[in-house]
Amino acid sequence: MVATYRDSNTITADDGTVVVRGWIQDIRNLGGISFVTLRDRFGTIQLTLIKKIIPEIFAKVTRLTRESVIVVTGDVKVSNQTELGLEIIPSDVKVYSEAITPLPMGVIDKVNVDMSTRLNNRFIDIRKAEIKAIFELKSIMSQLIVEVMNSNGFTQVYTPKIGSSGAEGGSTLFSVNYFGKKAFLAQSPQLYKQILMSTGMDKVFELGPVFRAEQSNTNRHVTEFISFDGEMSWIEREEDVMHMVETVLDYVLKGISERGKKQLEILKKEVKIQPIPYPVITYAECLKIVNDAGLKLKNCDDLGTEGEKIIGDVMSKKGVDFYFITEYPEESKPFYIMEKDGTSYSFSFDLDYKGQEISSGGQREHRYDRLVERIQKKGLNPDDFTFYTDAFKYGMPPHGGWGIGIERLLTKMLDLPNIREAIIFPRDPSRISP
Ligand code: AMO
Repeated sequence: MVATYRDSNTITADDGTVVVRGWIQDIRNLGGISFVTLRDRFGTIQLTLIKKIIPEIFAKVTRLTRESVIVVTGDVKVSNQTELGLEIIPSDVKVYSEAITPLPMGVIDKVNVDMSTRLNNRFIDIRKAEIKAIFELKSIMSQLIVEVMNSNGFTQVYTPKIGSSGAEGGSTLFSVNYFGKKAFLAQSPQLYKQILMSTGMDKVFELGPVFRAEQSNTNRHVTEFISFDGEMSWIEREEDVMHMVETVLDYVLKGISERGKKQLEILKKEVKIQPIPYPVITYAECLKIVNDAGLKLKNCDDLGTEGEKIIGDVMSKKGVDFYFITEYPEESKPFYIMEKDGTSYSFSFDLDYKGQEISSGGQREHRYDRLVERIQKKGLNPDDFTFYTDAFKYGMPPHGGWGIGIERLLTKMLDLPNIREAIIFPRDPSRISP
């Protein structure tokens, strides 16, 4: 049997009394009677203190500050005066930790606190049920990802986060002084997950942090995020990868609406499940739509935040949240993506969700000579990539894969206004603490 810690903070003592531990959320002192709202991970409960009956406990508790941590022993009584229909009449209260005043921000006050203050005081911010619910959903999401990947035969791997070269373009690399040598923080597990395809592992996935030195202060870019990467061998086309991605997302979204019911209720959100397969639109069609809408994008340009939003609005009118964008010009895709011979396209795709890119992927170039050519074509030095290209010299199956930024997925799923809402301690160009 798996040992489990008690799943509630409320424990029933042998003599029928209960012991509850938590934070004092609020105290309403009416003179002879005082009502205390005690909060723990699972919600709140009311303590009722009558001065005449328990004068010492009454005095001890009513002088405490909000957010102090106590342990209460008492009797539970049915009460129609409280939300839970219960109240506790304490027979003993111990103080674990008194909160100093003033609090840097309130937990239940309706005052709007700006994001920076909230992030500086995350330890208070996450005491709010609606903030904690986001991170509980993120945890459920990770669990569902691991489940669906395992059940589809993928092996979970962990690739290095410090390396000698990047995969996603030099401009977003963080350099690190590695014992006097220049090294970089991983922008993605791209090169390593591909190397693993030559080992016969066939299908691997990783859920781990990646780093991008992105100087953009937007509501969808951070400098550290969790990337959910998959890579699979023996594919025929990029469509095989797209099908895997939609299968995984379908499982994750359905799982969240079932297992995350309580959290979704707290957030007053519903997760819309879009049937698979997800629709496909080409890059050329996207360009036409955004340029008809007034943008002036040229072939190979990134659709950008504005372009993606325009496409998102068009798709949303058709009731579509998730859609693949395919047939990107090879010129606008990284060296590891395979070119469509005889065309200027590549075997790549992006997946957008409600007007924002949440994933990209495609079929990779698995032929050694062609791969080296592509590295050169992108103005990079193949000598910097021998640790990667060597794996293509001795038998490499055709393969492809994807990367999903899980905070973007969560942000869009819950319609959060900013990706920072989906990261406990976000990192961006102006924030490296806490
Ligand atoms: P790409 O660079 O498109 O592809 O990244 C994949 C996904 O990662 C997320 N993402 C970000 N999220 C938050 N902040 C950022 N600064 C940020 N940058 C990217 C997005 C994006 O879709 N190696 C390829 C994937 C592959 O082909 O397998 C890659 O990293 O959700």
